[in-house]
Amino acid sequence: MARRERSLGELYHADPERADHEVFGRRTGLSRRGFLGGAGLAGMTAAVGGTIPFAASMPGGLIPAAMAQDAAAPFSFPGKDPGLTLLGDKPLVAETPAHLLDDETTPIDKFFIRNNGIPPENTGDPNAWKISVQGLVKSPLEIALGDLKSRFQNVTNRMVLECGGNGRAYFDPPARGNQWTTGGAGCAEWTGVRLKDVLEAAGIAPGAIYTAHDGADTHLSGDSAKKPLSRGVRLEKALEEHSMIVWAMNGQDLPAIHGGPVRLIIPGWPGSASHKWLTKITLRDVEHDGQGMTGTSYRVPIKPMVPGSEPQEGNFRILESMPVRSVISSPANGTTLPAGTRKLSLRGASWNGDEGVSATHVSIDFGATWQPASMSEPRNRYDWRRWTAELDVPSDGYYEIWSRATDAKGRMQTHAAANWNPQGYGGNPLHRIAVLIG
Ligand SMILES: Nc1nc2c(c(=O)[nH]1)N[C@H]1C(S)=C(S)[C@@H](COP(=O)(O)O)O[C@H]1N2
Ligand SMILES: [Mo]
Repeated sequence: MARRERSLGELYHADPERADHEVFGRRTGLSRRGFLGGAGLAGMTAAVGGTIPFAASMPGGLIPAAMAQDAAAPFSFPGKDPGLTLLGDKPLVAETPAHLLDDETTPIDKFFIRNNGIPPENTGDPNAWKISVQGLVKSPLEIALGDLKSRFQNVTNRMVLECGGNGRAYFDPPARGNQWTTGGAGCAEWTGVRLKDVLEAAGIAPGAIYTAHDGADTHLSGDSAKKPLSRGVRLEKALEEHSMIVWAMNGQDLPAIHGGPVRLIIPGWPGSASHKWLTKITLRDVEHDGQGMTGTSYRVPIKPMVPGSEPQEGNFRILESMPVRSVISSPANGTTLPAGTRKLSLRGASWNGDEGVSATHVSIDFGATWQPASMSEPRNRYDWRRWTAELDVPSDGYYEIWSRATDAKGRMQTHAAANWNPQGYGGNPLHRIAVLIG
């Protein structure tokens, strides 16, 4: 049984059409009758480990959530939960499985990690760490972290930080880069000062339209001639009251792995704008052209492209506000519940880039019907909204629970990652977990 599960799962990864054919029988996708009446249902049932009460509304070609999981590589890092999923070790990249995003505020030990280069080794006395503000400013500033803390108003905001590539694993054909599922995101309390206050102290000169961020990490290759990540944002975004320079996370000194002693938090936009080990901010009169700002990096197509095709120059815009997303944080994907269970309590979180979340819905029947989850009030527009929902379950069997968030402009998560692009940004399909009852 376990063997069959795995092989079918593998087949789905390698050759979904053939797997679909195997499972659903000869009339795959085209006819629900073919699936329901034939050996297909038996095959699928065996593969997922239980009968599928809502099989009638299961889309043809759907890879059951129970099969769509890869075995995770072991992860271990000081101060981090071993349950994080390792996506790469050089540089270190690890995501948070949805069931570990079950806290109101994501604890540091469960927070995802995304490095692009080699982090600085010895950062010394945190309060002596220097940040400079230069470029199109009236009086360039160099300030030690200790002075920054006392000179500007300190603020704390709970806000989501999300990698621009979150959801990349859902693109088909696969997109280049770390295969994030839903866990390149977390919601922590950040303490620091408003970036705006610091930029205004330096005096924004006429013509400034863009920021450039530099930090103390070095290029992954070890070659000092190669430049490490350096991204920036439109000045407007930098001047928002929630854009911050932070030195504490959940009330603790910012851990080195998260950019300590000091980093930027530019909430709602790709995580790469939230520079770690921050040393310098430069105001520019042009869009920044640092590492990660050009080509198809952190860019999405303006006109949809044929999936897998060559990118056309000029058809890309910089990804700014992140798309809406939800995760079901409890139960965990793959949970088995006792036979006879007829009520399912769900917990999760939904978030969005700049506009906030207006609704979250859940479905137990492959999206045929949806019911609203009840959501907490966000503390600010970059906070996530925790939610709960209760579902009635008609019988024992295999279920998929789907969650779908809607942003304040009415845009919902898509059924599959949309707007394919070579580096896989902006993939925000609805979240699915598998639950077996009995
Ligand atoms: N200096 C520096 N800052 C950086 C990065 C980096 O590699 N170097 N990675 C960025 C990316 S791509 C993301 S998603 C976030 C991840 O932050 P975290 O590791 O604290 O979760 O940091 C951003 N800031
Ligand atoms: Mo990222």
